[in-house]
Amino acid sequence: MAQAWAFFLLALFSFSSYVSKLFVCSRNGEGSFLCARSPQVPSIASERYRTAYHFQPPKNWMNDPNGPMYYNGIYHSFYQYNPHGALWGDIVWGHAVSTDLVNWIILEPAIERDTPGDINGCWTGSATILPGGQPIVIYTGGDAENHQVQNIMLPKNRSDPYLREWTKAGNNPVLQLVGPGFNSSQFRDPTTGWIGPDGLWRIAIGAEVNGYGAALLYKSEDFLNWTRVDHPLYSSNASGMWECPDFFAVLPGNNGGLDLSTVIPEGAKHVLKVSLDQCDKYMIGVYDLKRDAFSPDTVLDDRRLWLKIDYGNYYASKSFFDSKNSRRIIWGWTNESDSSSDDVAKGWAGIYAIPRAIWLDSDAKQLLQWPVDEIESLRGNEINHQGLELNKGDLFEIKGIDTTQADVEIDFELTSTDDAEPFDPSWLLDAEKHCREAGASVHGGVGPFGLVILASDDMEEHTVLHFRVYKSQQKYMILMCSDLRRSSLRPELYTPAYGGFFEFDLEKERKISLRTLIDRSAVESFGGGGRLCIIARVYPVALADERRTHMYAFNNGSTTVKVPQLKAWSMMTAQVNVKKG
Ligand code: DQQ
Repeated sequence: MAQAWAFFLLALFSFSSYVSKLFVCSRNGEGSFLCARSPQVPSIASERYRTAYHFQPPKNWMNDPNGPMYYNGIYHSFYQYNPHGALWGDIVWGHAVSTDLVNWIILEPAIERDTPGDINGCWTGSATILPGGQPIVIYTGGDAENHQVQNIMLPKNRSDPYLREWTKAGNNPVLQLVGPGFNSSQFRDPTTGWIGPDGLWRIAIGAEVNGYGAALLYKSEDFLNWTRVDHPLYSSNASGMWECPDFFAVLPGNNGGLDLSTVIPEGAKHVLKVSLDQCDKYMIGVYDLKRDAFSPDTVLDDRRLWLKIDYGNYYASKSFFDSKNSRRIIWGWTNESDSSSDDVAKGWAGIYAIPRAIWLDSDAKQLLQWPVDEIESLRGNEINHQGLELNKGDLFEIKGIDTTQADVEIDFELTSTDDAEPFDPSWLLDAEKHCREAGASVHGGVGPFGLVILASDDMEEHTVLHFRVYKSQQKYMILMCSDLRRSSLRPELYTPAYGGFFEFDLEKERKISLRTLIDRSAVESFGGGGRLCIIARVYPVALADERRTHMYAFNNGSTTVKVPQLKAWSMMTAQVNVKKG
């Protein structure tokens, strides 16, 4: 059933014809990595790289999700959008609506830069539904002096089901930041509001105070007039500026969401998410109502150890309570990983990750995420395998679906953990380094096993998703990697090996699941039932060339791994780019 691993290894790592063409390229001057210079690659401006079911506007630049909400039967998604081109700039709020979070109607931008409080940009903000069902949005504007200030906008006509037109409050900007230690160019991205026991509204705003990251806390009676509380919701000297804070409540082991503005049940925890270091990090803790402050359960001085919402290309996420299905949904922005000139050539840049349900694990130690069920409506042709066994060196080709647009669910069952190698806690500081050093070709005790996707006929291009199992005192630590180092022969791409570790109770559960949504240039993976998520961007030449790509399950560890269940579907194209008036 399996081809020889030797072939894979050979194809994977004997790039003799390419080695001579390797050169060092860098992205934004940060670090350096090897990338292959291919003599002849088709233009990157290929429709084949546009995603088929990950949201993106028909053209131009998109970044952060803004003000997501469910209102009167419609999901609203706003997004940072440049109406004039494929690079960041001239930012307005793009607007799209949906009834199912899968198919979207793109509307005219909801707000543009046309008042003194936002003449230099309408940046990130959040929506809140006030009692009586009034939606209200608070967002950051760049004013004429390039100070960051906060503005309010409201729908013009609440009986329009799409809330197409929005109007700005007369007293904008409603918030400005002055005072010693504050920096008015580091004051942005207000959260959704919540009500405290005193009946007053609260919001938090990302800031840098005296050089440290902070979520400043504000209170208001009417959501229009705000006063700063003299202490932040939370701050930490472990980092600088916090962008896009998100604050919400979760119940351990309960995947039903909570609305922050209702009474929070006993036993609930709170989560503070902040965006920094090009990723979204979070802390789980307690919101002390008396002190009106958040305290993390564990304070980690080294921010490299902070948990991440996603260990790949994911930033500026924002969550909202979906009252239709009583769940919390989180959306994040996934940037391109090509060059700016590639983006100009393509005429577009930026997608959303699939909206994910997000909840707290029963041990209250980490968040779990899973693509919203609605995405399964796009599943088409299905293939199913049961009872596979992958011995060391086995490579099993998964055929019969569209390997460039697919949803793959696979369970790996360990036949033994005796050969699990010892875990070194220092690896937690740099899991990506560990993914590079312990890649798919490096044979191990338990793992690496996983999937090879978007592989060209000759394997010169391929992306690898894999796990390794390590033994750590009483528990097991699982490494999950999304290794893009051979994902494309195209030059000047950012092709890291993303990765992270999660704890797993292998005594209780011997199966480690992997779900991967492949969507042309997007690869979004969920390991261990949503314990660790990695989204990545890939641009295989074979895809633009309309050549076949292959998908394999593999094992390169000494321990045999069973695959009791493997299901995969071709995914249909969502209606995302249909413009309606
Ligand atoms: N993007 C917005 C800012 C935010 C940043 C500007 C995060 O409001 O801090 O487009 O990506």
